[in-house]
Amino acid sequence: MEEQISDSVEELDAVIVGAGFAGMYQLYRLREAGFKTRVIEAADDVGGTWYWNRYPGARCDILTVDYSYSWDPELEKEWTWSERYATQPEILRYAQHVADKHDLRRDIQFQTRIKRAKWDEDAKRWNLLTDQGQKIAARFYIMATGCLSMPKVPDVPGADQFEGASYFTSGWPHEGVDFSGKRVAVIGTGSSGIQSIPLIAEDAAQLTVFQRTPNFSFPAHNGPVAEARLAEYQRDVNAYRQAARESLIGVPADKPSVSALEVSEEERAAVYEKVWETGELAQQIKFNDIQLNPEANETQRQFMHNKVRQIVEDPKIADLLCPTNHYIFTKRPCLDTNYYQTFNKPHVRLVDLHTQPIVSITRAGIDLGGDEPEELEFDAIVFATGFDAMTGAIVSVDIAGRDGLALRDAWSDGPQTYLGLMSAGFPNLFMITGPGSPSVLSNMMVSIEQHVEFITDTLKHLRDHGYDSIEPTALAQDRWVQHGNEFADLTLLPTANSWYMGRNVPGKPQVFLPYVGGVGRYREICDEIVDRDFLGFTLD
Ligand code: FAD
Ligand code: N01
Repeated sequence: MEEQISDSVEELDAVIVGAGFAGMYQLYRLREAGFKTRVIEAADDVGGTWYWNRYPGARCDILTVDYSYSWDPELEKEWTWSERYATQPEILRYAQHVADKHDLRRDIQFQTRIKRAKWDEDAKRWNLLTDQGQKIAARFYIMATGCLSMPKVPDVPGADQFEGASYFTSGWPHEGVDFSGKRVAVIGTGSSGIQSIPLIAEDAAQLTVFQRTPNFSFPAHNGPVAEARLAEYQRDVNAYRQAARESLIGVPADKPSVSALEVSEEERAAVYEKVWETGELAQQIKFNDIQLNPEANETQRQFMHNKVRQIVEDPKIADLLCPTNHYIFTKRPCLDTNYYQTFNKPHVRLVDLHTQPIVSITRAGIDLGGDEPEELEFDAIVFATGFDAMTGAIVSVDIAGRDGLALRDAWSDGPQTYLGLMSAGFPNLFMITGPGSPSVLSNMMVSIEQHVEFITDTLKHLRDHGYDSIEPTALAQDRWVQHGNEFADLTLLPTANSWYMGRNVPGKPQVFLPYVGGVGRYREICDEIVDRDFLGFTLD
């Protein structure tokens, strides 16, 4: 049914879509700068990722000391994380605490979705329409819609026929799920699957894991925040945060300077063992050619295979759990707690979808084909099948820019952005951690804060200098896209069937979506562009 469209139009300076960590901070900054701002959020509270992904085992994979806001000095002192990798409820409480502390909710409209956005060239404003039929006109339209917020539609035949319970890790019931005594299927072995499978196995009577591609996973060694790390952070919080901003992935870490092929096998093994024992994503790449040279990469890949074979008792299952079709670190590696150990449990089964593909989900379960067809019955199916990452949430809004240009058409061969912040033909439309920025290759808090500060400073600059609009030039955008692709092509990253490449969504253009240059270098580029009077942008 078409919504009732209101006759009245509300006028605002800025509309932000999304009340995750990006939208919350952007609201704080714009309000502080005196812009009349509203956030529109589909959920009924703040938190974004941490509101939606409530599956068992959901945690961050960047130490929470690092995965936290740096813009509120009081918050740095008053909040203490209970673990190295905090759980989803704790991170959600943190987001809620920030919203309470800064009274953010008074400018957030919940349970509302932006459906349409149309640029009015004469008024130099965006005309927005919500799913409540509400019209809003705003000079600036800021999409804080998240890189991993649009669940992938399950491309499994018969998914809607199943008469048992279906769950998505990306939209888990708030009240939780009791799997005790149940026969449970989990489809997908990315980070969400790998975090949830051990805990679901603890409750379920039977658990069957459907694996298309095994992933590399390191033990998280979760526990109290490491004293040494905490001391380093507390000694000089500002210096610590600055080191994160200047780093490669948004966490203070030494840059590797030695090739994996320059050292002896024994030295390499000792390094990889230490990496395995550290359980920290930011400390996993210790040689400078791991993401560049297949031969170097192979050394760590083999180390990981050996670890899996040491843990998993059945050699055939161990083989299936060893990734062989992609290089390590070409997909985001996972951090787990007892993932491989779970496959030693008698009530847990691994189905390899290459030898037994899913023919269909049925009313009672899942039918498998291949040389050994089977009809399996389940009480519940968990879809840990991932996201239409980086572009999904942006193009799900019907966006029309200058001369009615549809963003979906402009991006039909892949996203076209300048710096991952703006797109030519769409004046005054900003994306926080958009495609073409370091975003998902980094500690997202660092990337979010940098974009929010860039956008805030840009809006103030426009206001102070009497400009109505800003837009990247087509030339600057083309060069940025070219630079991003060429940079990525120097690495092994585009070789994997990853969501970084859009390869997880049938029909999606296959281009490398994030910027591989690192957050420190990227920040320097952005700063230089501003210093050179917004080089590559047209201000009008
Ligand atoms: P989100 O948190 O995704 O928020 C976007 C919001 O926009 C959502 O609430 C959504 O409802 C809303 N929205 C979207 N479209 C519309 C619309 N049209 N109308 C209205 N509302 C809309 N990153 C890390 O750096 N470290 C980690 O450890 C880490 N762990 C993660 C664990 C999980 C399970 C997942 C899924 C992601 C993880 N990430 C991690 C990435 C994470 O998404 C970011 O760190 C961060 O939370 C993103 O914040 P955001 O505000 O940009 O987007
Ligand atoms: O999603 P994914 P995710 N039939 O796309 C499989 C962040 N995150 O939600 O690889 C069968 O990684 C798919 O198989 P394949 C993090 O950045 C972080 O787990 O396409 N299988 C894959 O195994 C992460 O990278 C944490 O062959 C199908 C799985 O489903 C990102 O979010 C926790 C299928 C999807 O894996 C996404 O992670 C969670 C089909 N039709 C998320 N379709 C932390 O630990 C898909 N699959 C912090």
